[in-house]
Amino acid sequence: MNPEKRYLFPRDYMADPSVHLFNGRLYIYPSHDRDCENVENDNGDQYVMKDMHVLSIDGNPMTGKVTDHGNALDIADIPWAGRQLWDCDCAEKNGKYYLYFPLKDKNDIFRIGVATADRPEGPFHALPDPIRGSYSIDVCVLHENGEYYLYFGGIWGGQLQRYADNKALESPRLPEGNNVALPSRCVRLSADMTQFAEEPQPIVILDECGNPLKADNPYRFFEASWVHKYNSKYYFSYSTGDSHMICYAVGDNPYGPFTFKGIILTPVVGWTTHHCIVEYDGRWYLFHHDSVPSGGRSWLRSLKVCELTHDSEGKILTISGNDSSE
Ligand code: FUB
Repeated sequence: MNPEKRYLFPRDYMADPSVHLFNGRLYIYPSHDRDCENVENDNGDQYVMKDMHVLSIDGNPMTGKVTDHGNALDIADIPWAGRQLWDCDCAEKNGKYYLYFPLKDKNDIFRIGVATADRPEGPFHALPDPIRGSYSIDVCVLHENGEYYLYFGGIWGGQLQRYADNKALESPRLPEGNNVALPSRCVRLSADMTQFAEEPQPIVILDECGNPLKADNPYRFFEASWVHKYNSKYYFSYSTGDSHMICYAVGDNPYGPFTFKGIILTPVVGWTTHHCIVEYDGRWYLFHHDSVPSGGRSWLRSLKVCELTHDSEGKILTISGNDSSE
């Protein structure tokens, strides 16, 4: 049976949730969607976000009151900003909060910026420059044994195809057919949380025979990396983009490799799908978005939550993205 779902914040359009438990309370770091005059295209020009708000939940995510803490970061205050503030994530270290955000610079190239705050709800103050050597989109941070790992990457409008071995290419190279799909990246952060501590590493997703997923595989990585730990295993989950699923793969350490396991969420209404997975009070929750409330306008998305179940073998039960009983 499909789990009950809840729209978290019907008052506004928000998407791409990253959720963390800070000081016993769940905080949501979403993208803040806006209406746009642009024609919808494969470059994502319709996602014209200019600021972000932090939300928090009083207790249980299925029932707790949701608070909007207001504007926490605005591109007007970011010196290197061009346009399009996309999916953010936040980490806490020694009582300070670090917000990681992809944003196009003045040359229309996505970089990853850092902003800091003394409280999880912000306001966040952006550092004057993006992370050196950063590129592409869709960040998530894993805190593990005192280290912080940043995952990032997204193809098409997310520009990942413009890079190989962490260097910009003269012209984009997007694998097709039987060639190995482009991987997400994982990089350990520096002790001060503001730079990469190493070269980003590719996140390889293997099939059950141990072969990397190919570009024509509908389950291959597209964008929206997230990692959670369950029973000592690392679960790397992601959006398959143009095949519109959230899938997952399991590995033994933060860098993988990860072995493909299955579908977490079938397609939702709207082109994009993007999620995170968080434990609260002994239960697991899937936060994601869809475009039902906006009548299917893909660039105006609404935040949702439902319970997620790992079975006795650690397999995640598939959730339907399009539940007619919603
Ligand atoms: O919100 C803009 C982009 O749409 C995100 O970066 C992708 O993950 C997709 O949700």
